[in-house]
Amino acid sequence: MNRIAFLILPLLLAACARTADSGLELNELEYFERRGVNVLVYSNTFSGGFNDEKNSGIEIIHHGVRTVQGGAVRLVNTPEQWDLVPETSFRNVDAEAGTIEVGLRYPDYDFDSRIVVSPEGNAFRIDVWLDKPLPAELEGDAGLNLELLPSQYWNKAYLMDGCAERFPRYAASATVTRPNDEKVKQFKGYRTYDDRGTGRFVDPLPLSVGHTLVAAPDAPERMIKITSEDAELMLYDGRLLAQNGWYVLRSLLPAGKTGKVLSWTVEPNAVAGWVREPNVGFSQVGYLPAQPKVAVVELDKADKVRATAEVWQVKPDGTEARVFSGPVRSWGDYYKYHYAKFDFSSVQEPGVYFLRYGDVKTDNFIIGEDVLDRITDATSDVWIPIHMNHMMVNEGYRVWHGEPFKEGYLQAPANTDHFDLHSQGVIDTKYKALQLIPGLNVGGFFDAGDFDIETGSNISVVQNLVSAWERFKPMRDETFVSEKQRYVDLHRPDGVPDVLQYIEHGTLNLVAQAENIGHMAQTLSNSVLDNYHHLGDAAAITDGLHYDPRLKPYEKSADGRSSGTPDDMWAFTTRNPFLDLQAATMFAAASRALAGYNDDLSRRALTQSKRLMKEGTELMQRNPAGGNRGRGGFGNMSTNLQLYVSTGEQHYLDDFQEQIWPALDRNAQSAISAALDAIPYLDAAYRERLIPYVQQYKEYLDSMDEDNPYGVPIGLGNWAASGSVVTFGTTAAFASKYFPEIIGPEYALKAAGYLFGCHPYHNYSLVAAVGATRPKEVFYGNNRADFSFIPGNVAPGVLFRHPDHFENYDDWPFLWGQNEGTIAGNTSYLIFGAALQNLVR
Ligand SMILES: [Ca+2]
Ligand SMILES: [Ca+2]
Ligand SMILES: [Ca+2]
Repeated sequence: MNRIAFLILPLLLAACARTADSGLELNELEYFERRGVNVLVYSNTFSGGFNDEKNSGIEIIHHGVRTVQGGAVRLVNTPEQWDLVPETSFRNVDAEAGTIEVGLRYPDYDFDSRIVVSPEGNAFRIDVWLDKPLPAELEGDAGLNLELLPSQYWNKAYLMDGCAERFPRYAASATVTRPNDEKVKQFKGYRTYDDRGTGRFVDPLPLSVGHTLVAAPDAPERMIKITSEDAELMLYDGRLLAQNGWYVLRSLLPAGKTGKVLSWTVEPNAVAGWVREPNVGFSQVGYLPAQPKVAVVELDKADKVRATAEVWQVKPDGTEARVFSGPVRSWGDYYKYHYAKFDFSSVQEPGVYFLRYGDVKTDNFIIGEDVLDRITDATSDVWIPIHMNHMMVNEGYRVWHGEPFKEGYLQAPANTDHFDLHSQGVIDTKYKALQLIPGLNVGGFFDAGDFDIETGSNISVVQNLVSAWERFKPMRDETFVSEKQRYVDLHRPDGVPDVLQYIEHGTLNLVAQAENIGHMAQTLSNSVLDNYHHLGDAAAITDGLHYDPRLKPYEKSADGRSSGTPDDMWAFTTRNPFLDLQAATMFAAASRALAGYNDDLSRRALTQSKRLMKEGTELMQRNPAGGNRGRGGFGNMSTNLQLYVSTGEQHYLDDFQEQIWPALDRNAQSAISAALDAIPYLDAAYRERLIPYVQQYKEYLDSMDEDNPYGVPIGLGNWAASGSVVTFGTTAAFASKYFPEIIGPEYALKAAGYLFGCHPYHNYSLVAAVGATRPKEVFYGNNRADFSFIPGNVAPGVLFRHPDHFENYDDWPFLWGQNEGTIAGNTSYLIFGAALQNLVR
C-alpha cells in the first residue's frame, strides 16, 4: 500500500460527501455509501471451485460488519461452495448516473444476464435484465439471490408481508427430494452429496414467501427491508444442505421474457449519526516489563483522534487506578479507517492492567517477565497431536477421532483434476489406476480443516519440528504416542519428548511415500467431493473397507473386508522434482533428529534423502524451466546445507556457498532466512560476509512501519496473513539472535503483538491459546460446525476484502481465508514461539 496515495483519498471523499441523510451515493472506490452502510457491487467476483463463495457479488457492510453478500443470478435455491457461479463478463461503473451494471454469464448454459444497481434515496434497486429469454432448461432454477449472515440474524425477528416470524437459530425446516436429473450440474461435474443410492437430491423449501421482507426490525444496526415488485420473494435456510450456508432470499426469473425481468428494492437501515466504536489494538497476552508497548487505535473516519489515552491498573484488592496518561498520535489513513498510536512503554511494573480510550475500556492484560512462556503450549499439547493421521486421539473423556483410512490409499486414475487443487497426469508409478499402493496408511498429519495429507505441508511440518528440536531441544512431554497401538492420549506424559514423536510421525508417512511410490506424492486425498467436506470424526470419512468395483455401492463383501462404495482415498502421484528436493532436505534433517531414538527410520530417511537429491536435481536439470531453480538457484540450496550438516561431505557445502550469495544479491529479504540457517555450521568469515545483507534486511523491516500502522506484513491476498507475520517474526528473531548489534527484538515482539490482538477489525488474539484474555472463539477447524475451536490454532486472521475492508468473523467460523489453521502454519508458530522465548530470555 502506498500510504501517500491513500492520504489523498479522504480529501476526494470529503469533497463529494454530503450530509448523512442525503442517501446512498457512489464513492471514489466504486461502491455505494452512506454513513453506516456500504453497498458493494462486484468489488469481489465469484471464482468457482476451491473458493468459499460467501465473499462475492452484491455485498452489504452494515455498520462495520459484512452481513449480506452473494447478490447474483444463481441457479439453485441455496448455493453450496461447488455450485456453479456466474462469470463477471463486464462491470461498468457509470459515475455520472451513479449506477453500476455487471454482466453475469454461465458458460455451461450459454446464459447471460445483466444486473443494474442504482441508488434511490436511502435504498437501492437491483434490476435484472435479459437480452435473450432464459434457457428452457433453467426455467424454475435461475433466480436472483441475496444471502444474509446467519450469526447476525438468528433469533432476530422478521416480517414477511407484515406477518411476524423469527430467524431460526438452527436449521430445522422442510425439504423435499427431487430426481438427480433435475439437479443443475455442479462445478466441473462434481457432486457435493451422497444420495445413498436413491437417485435423488435434497432441495430446501422456503421458510416464508411474500413480496416484502423486513429483516431484524428489532435491531436497528441490522434492519433491512427488501421489496420485490412482481416476483415472489422466498426466504430459505441454506444450512439445511451445508453447515456453512446462509439465509437466502430469492426470486425466480420469469420464463420467456426479455428486457427488465425482475426488480427488487433494498433498504438497509442506517442509524443516524452512527460512528464505529474505536478498535483499540493491543496484546491480549500481555507485555514484558521492558519491551516497547504501543497500542494502535483504529478509528472511523468520521471520528476524531482523542488527545490522550490512559493505562489503568487492577490492584490486588480489586480496585482500579489510573497509572499513566499519554498522548495519542495520529498515524494516518489506511484503507477505510484512520489510525493512531498510543505508546505506554514507560509502564513497566508487573501486574494486571487495561487501557482506556475515551469510553472504550479494553480487556485486561498482564505485564510480567513470564507472559510469553506458555504461548505455544496449547499448540504443542493439543492442536498438533489432534491432527495426527492414522491414529486414534483421546483426551480425558473425549475421543477427538478414531483411526482414519484403515483401507489405505489407491493410485489416482490418470488425468484426474481434483477439487483441492491437485491433479494426476499420466500414471508414473508401477501401480494401475485404483490399485492399492501398500504402506501409505501410517503417520502424517491432517492438512488443516480438511483431512488430506498435503505432502508439501507435511514436509514443512517435519522441517519445522526438526528446526525447533535442533535449535531449542524442547523436552516438553505431555503427550502419549504409541505407533504400535495407533493411539494418542493428550496430557499423558510417556517419557519421550513430544516434538521427537511428532517428527517420527511425520517422517513415517513421508518415507513410506518415497519407498512405496518411488518419489513424493502431491497429496493423499479424498477421491469424492461428498466426503471431502466432512465435518466430525475423521475415522468416519471412509468405511474402512477396501473398494471393490465388482460390488454395488453400499454393498459389503461376504468376508466383511470390502465394499462397493467408492470412498477410498487416492494418492496423486504425479512427480514434481521440486517437491522431491524439498523432501530430500527434510529427510536429511529428520535423519539427524531421529538418530538414537528410531535408528531404523533415521537410516531410511537418509537413504531417501540422498536418492531424491540426486534424482530430483537431475530431473530439474533436464527440464529447462525447472532447472532454473536447481543448481545456482533456490531449488536445492537448503537441501545442500541440510545434507552437509547430516553427512559432513564438503561438496554439499561448496554447492550451498555457490548458491547462497547470488540468491542474497537477487533478494536479501527472501534469502536471508536460508542464510541465517547456516550460521551455526559455518565460520566467523561467513557471518561477517552476511552483515551488509542483514543491513538491507533491516531496511525492509523498518519499511513496514511506513506500509501500514501495525508495522508487520498484513497481506491483501484471499488467505489472510498471520502466516506471513509469523515468518516475519521468526526471521527477525533469528536475525536478532545472530546480529543483535543490527537488529533488536522489537520486530519479533511486534509480530507477536499483532497475533495476540494488535490488528485491524477487532482486538481478539488470533491464536486459540492459553494466555490471552480474549482469544478468538470460533475457527475453521474440523469441529467448525460446533462454532468452536481446537486449542493452539492460529487463524489466518484479518482478511482484506476489496476495495477497502478488513474482516475477521468471530461468530461465524466458515470462511477458511480468515479462520482456518494449517499444520504447516501452526508448526511454524511453534518455532516462532520458541525463537521469541529464546530471544527475550
Ligand atoms: Ca487440504
Ligand atoms: Ca511424549
Ligand atoms: Ca472404503
